[in-house]
Parts: sequence; C-alpha cells; structure tokens
Amino acid sequence: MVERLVSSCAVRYVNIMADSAVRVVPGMGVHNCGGRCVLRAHVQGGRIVHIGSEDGEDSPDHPQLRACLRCRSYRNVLYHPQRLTHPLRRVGRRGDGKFEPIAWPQALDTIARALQQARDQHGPASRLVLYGWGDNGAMCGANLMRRLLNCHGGQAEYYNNYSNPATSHATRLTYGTVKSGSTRSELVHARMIVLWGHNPAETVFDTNTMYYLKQARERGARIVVIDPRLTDTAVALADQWIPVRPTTDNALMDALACVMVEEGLQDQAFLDRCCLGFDESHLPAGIPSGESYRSYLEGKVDGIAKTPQWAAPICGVPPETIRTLARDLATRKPAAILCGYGPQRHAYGEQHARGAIALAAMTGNVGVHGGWASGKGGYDRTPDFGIPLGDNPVRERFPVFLWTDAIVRGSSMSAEDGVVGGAHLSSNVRVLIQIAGNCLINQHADINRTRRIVADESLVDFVVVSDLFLTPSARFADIVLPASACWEREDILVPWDAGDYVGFANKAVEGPPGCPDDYDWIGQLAARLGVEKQFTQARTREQWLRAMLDGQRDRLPGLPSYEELKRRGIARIHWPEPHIAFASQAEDPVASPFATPSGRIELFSPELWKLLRPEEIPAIPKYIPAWEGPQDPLRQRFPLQLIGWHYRRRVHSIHDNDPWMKEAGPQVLWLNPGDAEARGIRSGQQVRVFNDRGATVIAAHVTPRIMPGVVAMPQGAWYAPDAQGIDRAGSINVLTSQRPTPLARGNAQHTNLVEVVLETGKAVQQ
Ligand SMILES: Nc1nc2c(c(=O)[nH]1)N[C@H]1C(S)=C(S)[C@@H](COP(=O)(O)OP(=O)(O)OC[C@H]3O[C@@H](n4cnc5c(=O)[nH]c(N)nc54)[C@H](O)[C@@H]3O)O[C@H]1N2
Ligand SMILES: Nc1nc2c(c(=O)[nH]1)N[C@H]1C(S)=C(S)[C@@H](COP(=O)(O)OP(=O)(O)OC[C@H]3O[C@@H](n4cnc5c(=O)[nH]c(N)nc54)[C@H](O)[C@@H]3O)O[C@H]1N2
Ligand code: SF4
Ligand SMILES: [Mo]
Repeated sequence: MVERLVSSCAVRYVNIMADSAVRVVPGMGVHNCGGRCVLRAHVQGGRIVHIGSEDGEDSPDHPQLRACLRCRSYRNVLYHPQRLTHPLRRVGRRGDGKFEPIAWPQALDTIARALQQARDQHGPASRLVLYGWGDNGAMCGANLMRRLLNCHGGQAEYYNNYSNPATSHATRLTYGTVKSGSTRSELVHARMIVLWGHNPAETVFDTNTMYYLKQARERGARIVVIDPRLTDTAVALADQWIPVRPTTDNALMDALACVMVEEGLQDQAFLDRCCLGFDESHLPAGIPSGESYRSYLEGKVDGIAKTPQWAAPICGVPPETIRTLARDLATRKPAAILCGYGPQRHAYGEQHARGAIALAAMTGNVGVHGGWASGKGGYDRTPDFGIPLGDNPVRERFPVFLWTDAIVRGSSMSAEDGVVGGAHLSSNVRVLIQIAGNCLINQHADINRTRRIVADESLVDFVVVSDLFLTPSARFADIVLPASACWEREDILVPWDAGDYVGFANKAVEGPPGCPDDYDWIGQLAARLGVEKQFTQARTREQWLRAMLDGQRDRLPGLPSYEELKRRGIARIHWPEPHIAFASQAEDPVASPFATPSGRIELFSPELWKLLRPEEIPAIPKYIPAWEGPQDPLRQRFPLQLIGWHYRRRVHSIHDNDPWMKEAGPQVLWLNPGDAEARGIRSGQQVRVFNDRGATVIAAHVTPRIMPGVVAMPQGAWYAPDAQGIDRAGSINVLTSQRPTPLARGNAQHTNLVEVVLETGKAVQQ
C-alpha cells in the first residue's frame, strides 16, 4: 500500500509539472485540530490535486508553519464519494438513519417553522446551537446561526467547552485569568521540561510547539513525560517516561511538593512575595490554622505527610523516581511544567491545573524567561476575528457538558448544576442545531443515554445538522443539510491558542452543486424569519471579512490589506519582545497585582473555601480519589481504567472515513502485555470493551507502551451500533460517563472503568 501511495504521488507530481495550468492557492486549516498551519492547494482543471505546506522563508527564528498529515490529505474529504450533496428529510424514527432527499427551499421552510414555533411556544431559550468546532473561521456557520437566533429573539446559552473546562476554571481561580501562556519560542530556554499528560507530537497544541521542544532538547533541556502511555512525544523527546495511573497525578504532585518542603528546595522568596496560602503565615485572615498548602503536605491536620512513600502505592510511581524528579524540578532552572488537557478530562480534573500551578510557583518558574506558569497556557496578543453574535436577551447560561440535562430538566436546573445569570433556565431545550460538529452523538459522553434523549420526540421537537457527511450525529437529525467545506469559501483564521499571526483561507475550488455557503443559506433562513436586514446588515460575506480586518488594523497597524492577506495566506505579527505570562506581576505583585481578589496567586482560594465542600472542592490543590479511579470498589467488576486520546490521524471524528488515515492510524485498543495475557488476548484480535453504560468492539494492540491496569483507545471513531446496540467501531463514548467534574462541571471523559474480553470469549474472573 505504501508503495502504491508513493507511486501515485510520483505520477501526480509528474502531471502537475507537465501542466502549466496548475494554480497554487494559499490557505489555512479550519478545524479544531490543535494547530493552524499554512497550506498550499495545487488546483488543476477545477480540482485540488495536491495540498502542500508553506514555501518561502524557513529559519530557526521564523520557522514555517508546516502542515500535518490531516490537512495534507484533505482531498480525500473534499472528493469523498459519500460527501452530502443535497438536503435530506428524515423518514423513519429519529435516529434510524432513514432519509429522503428534499429541495433546499423546503428544508429551509421546515427549519424556519421549527425555530419560530419553538420561540413562540417555549421561548427563545428552547433553541440550542450545540458545541462543535469543525469550522473555526471568522464566518463559521455555527456562529452565523447564533447571530441569526439573537436577531430572532435569543437562544439557550452555555459556557465552558469540551477541551479544558476544569483547567480553565482552575487557572482563572488561581491566577485571575486563563491567559497564563507565553510565546512558545520561550521554551527553548528551559533547562528542564515536564510534559504532563501532554502529547504535542499528536495534539500539536499550536503549530511548532514540537519544533521548539526539540530545540530545547538539543540545547540540553531534560525532558520528562508523565503519562500512562509512552506517547509519540515521549518516543521523540523524552529522557524519561514516568507512567502514572490515570486520575492520580495529584498524589504525585503532592509528593513532589512534599519533597521540596522536606528538603527546603522551594523558592520561599517567590512564595512569600506572590502567593496566598502557601504556608500558615500567608493564609488570609479568618482562616483556621492548619489549612495552608504546606500544612496539608506535612499532614498537620490529617496526620499523613504526603511523602513519596504515601504517593507511590496510589499513583504507581516509585518513591525514588518521585524524589529525583522533585530535586531536578527545583534545581534545574528555569523549568517548564507543560500540561496537556488529558489529565483534566477526569473526575477531579480541576486539581491537576491547580497542582501544576503550585509546583510552578514553588520552583519560582512563574513570570521568568524560560519558565512556564502552567495553567491553561494561551495568551491573547493576536486579536480574535469573528462576526458579531449580537445580544442574547436570554441571560441564564449552563455548563455545555450538561446540555442533555438541559433537555430533560432544563427549567429546574439551578446554581447546583452550574447555572449562572439567573436562578434557573427559563425553558427546557427542545430544538437542537448542530453545524460543523459531532457532539450531538459522537463526541458527547455516554452515547446510549444521549441517543435515548435525542430520539425522544416528547423531549426534542426538532434537530437539524449541517455537515459534509452523514455522521453519527447527522443520522439523528430531522433535516440534514449538505455543507460547503474549507477550500470552497473564504475566511479569516487565528491561531489555535497562541501564536502571533492571522491567516486567510482562500477559496480554491467550487464546492459540489447543492452545498451553498453557510452565509447564503442562513441568510435565506433569516429572510424567512423576517430578520434578514438585521442579520446581513446588507453586507456580503466578503464585506464582513473586510470590515473585521479594517477594525483590527487600528489596533495592529502592521496588518496588511485584505488583498495582501489573501495573496499571502498569512500575516505574521512581529512583536518586539516575546510574551512572558505574569512577568511584571512576578517581579512586583504590589505595583502589578495578579488579577485575583487578593492580587496574589491564590494557592489557597478563599472563594473555594466559602463553598464548604472540602471533600470535592478543597481550597488548596490536593489528591482526591476519583470515582471510577483505581480506588473505586467498582474495579471488582470493571478492573481496567480506560482513557482516550486525541489521535494523529483524526481531528476528533473528522477523517474517520478516510482510508489513507485508517492506514496511518488504525483504531485499536492499547493493552499492556500482562493484562492481555491474563485475558488470553493477542494483538490483532477483536475484543469487547464494556461497562454498565455500553460496549464496543475493537482490535487489540498489545504493547508495553501502556502501563498495567490501564487501557486506551483514540477518541473520535464514528459510532456504529449493531442490531444489539453494541458499537462495532471502537467509539469510546459508549463507555464514558456524563457525570461532570464538581467545580467546573466539565467532561470527565477519560475517567472510566471497563473490562475487556475476547469478542468470542467470556469475562475472565479476576
Ligand atoms: N491529532 C489531533 N490533535 C488534536 C486534536 C485531535 O482531535 N487530533 N484535538 C485538538 C483539541 S480540540 C484539543 S482540546 C486538544 C486535546 O489535547 P489533550 O486533551 O491534551 O489530548 P489528550 O490526547 O486527550 O490527552 C493528552 C495526554 O494525556 C494523557 N492522559 C490521559 N489521562 C491522563 C492522566 O490521568 N494523567 C496523565 N498524566 N496523563 C493522562 C493521554 O494518554 C494523552 O497522551 O488536542 C487538539 N489537537
Ligand atoms: N471521549 C471523548 N470525547 C471527547 C473528547 C475526548 O477527549 N474524549 N474530546 C472533546 C473535545 S476536546 C472536543 S473539542 C470535542 C469536539 O467535538 P466536535 O467539534 O463536535 O467534533 P468534530 O469531530 O471535530 O466535528 C466536526 C464536524 O464538522 C464537520 N465539518 C467539517 N468541516 C465542516 C464545514 O465546513 N461545515 C460544516 N457544516 N461541517 C463541517 C465534520 O465532518 C465533523 O462531523 O469532542 C469532545 N469529545
Ligand atoms: S495541525 Fe491542524 S491546521 Fe495544521 S495541518 Fe494539521 S490539521 Fe491542518
Ligand atoms: Mo477540544
């Protein structure tokens, strides 16, 4: 197969060379893929025949933003034989996946009627545009729809995301802002780097993060990867891999901090100057003694010092390894603790970010050249671009992960469920709109619960999905709309989370007939709802984009003209200095306080203290044994911890139907040789992974790259149930739970207990 691919590439290359009519069109990836890279589409005879990456300057100071396998293979998305090309109307029961073609005007009439009826009968808050970021352009369809609904009286509104709700919440509490990141090139100055549940070789986490990490390593940085899996990043970069049991990282963190205190290695001057509640003398007034972080580490109240000996049986890391890591971290300066979002997609995910920030503070690595503040890690020097959403008169907002609950019991959801902006939601959600997303079914947790709710016509009046394919979510729609794809329209883009540039995605080809631009069909819907003027403000798509750019040029005089940006595909913004998060605060927190109520880094949070829920939401970061963690008695029935990961071959569920990508990254379950042997499982055999929520069948991949007691499958495979409701595609969300994290109410989709058996066999008694 590889040979065939190589030879077909060679033939294509010769063809391109032979035909002078090849046009090269600049573009940029639009998915929520972890990066934002510069692309070049080669167009011949009205079709894209090749997608390459940036040409031109490439130097250590200005490395190219090079594309990964996903955008490079995008022809297989655009020209996929199953691409939707006309609207569909459901004919069977919702979710059966039976449809008939319908003309655009009728589809839009039906949608307009449903939106109008929902507003009139249940109020605007009954209409929800679901989470979904298949399109991140400034003119993305989901935001156009949000704008339309606001023009038409409002809509249900959520906060949080599926990516980092716990980390964001924790970062805001501790630093007063989520913007805790520094310019990525700063990493090359670190002498020690801990990649904690962080796998940028696959997740990218801003284009060129791996490039800078590699440079750091070449300059002598020691790189340690803490992950239950020996990740691709660890293979490429790590001096040491420390496997840790999922959900127990905070035990390891507590022990690292404990060693530092025992051995007097902490940066006491920094802690005294900048932090609230590290030790007893820096607790806020009115807090009883014994509640500081240090007292917790020393076991002043519970009598248990959080030593390596204490942590080792919990997290599975030997005491000597913990002690050495603590000494390295405290003495090799500057050091950077970079966290992925994997460790926070867990039961008590908030604790992970709080714990990492505490370690960054204890080692004096906040606000310094080559250090890292930890926490969420973005920054906002690059302006955001997006069509204005308008005002939503609906004030109440709920945590996005609870959207299925907002259908079942929205109007009784209250502050207990994280509702803000009002005592409770003003209506249950009854109309679901999914544009460029697969959260309706595939990406939300506990698919079997979700599908029961979404299919229930007494709860949900109407579902519309716009996508390129009949995805697992689209199969649950009443009306499916065929979407235009990137390369078939123009848009402006900004980096994923950090980076100093603005990008332009050019239109390179005409889309299939029947796949209009989102701005066109949503504009037509606006006309049907009588709000076309408010919605379009008599502007074309291009006029909106031009206006956005003009608006930002005042703030950033270096931005080129629209024509120039379009021509180049990217505008790099050259700031005189790299951005170092909290540099001025760390130096002088009195003159330049942190944005917290105390003006300090709140290692002890008075806000959390007031909640009076110390078991689940302590005022200081600490290890809390997780539900469905290693200490849960449920392990007697489901002995293995299951985690997911973000796979190099997909953007969540995107590319799942591409045969090239299947070859580049097969959908398999990683299983340790010991666990496999105990179950009589060999690599390549089909296994059944199950718990009380569901079951999926997937091929086993037996490998020492995963620690004993833990199994892992890449998230995002398209859910494909058989007649018994058993998923046959290795879609992890049949196994995940909708129980949210206690504080942020985020998705703990990596916290799962399961059993694995040979597909033909019976469960082995442990
Ligand atoms: N290729 C690819 N890249 C992507 C995406 C994609 O779908 N595909 N999606 C993008 C998006 S939207 C996001 S939000 C990010 C997500 O980025 P992340 O959330 O960071 O990605 P994950 O792979 O879920 O988790 C990172 C690592 O955490 C490990 N891990 C899981 N549980 C634990 C734990 O308890 N402790 C420790 N120490 N490690 C643990 C996993 O094994 C994995 O290697 O990725 C972005 N980049
Ligand atoms: N178990 C588990 N579940 C997870 C995660 C996990 O780690 N584990 N990760 C979570 C995270 S971090 C995230 S961000 C979410 C992602 O959730 P989503 O953003 O909903 O997931 P995607 O698979 O990226 O869905 C994008 C969809 O948009 C379609 N699409 C692509 N381009 C276009 C376009 O131009 N127009 C239209 N209309 N459609 C288009 C694609 O075909 C695809 O179906 O998943 C979450 N779910
Ligand atoms: S990281 Fe994202 S934008 Fe860059 S090439 Fe890969 S999929 Fe495209
Ligand atoms: Mo995400």
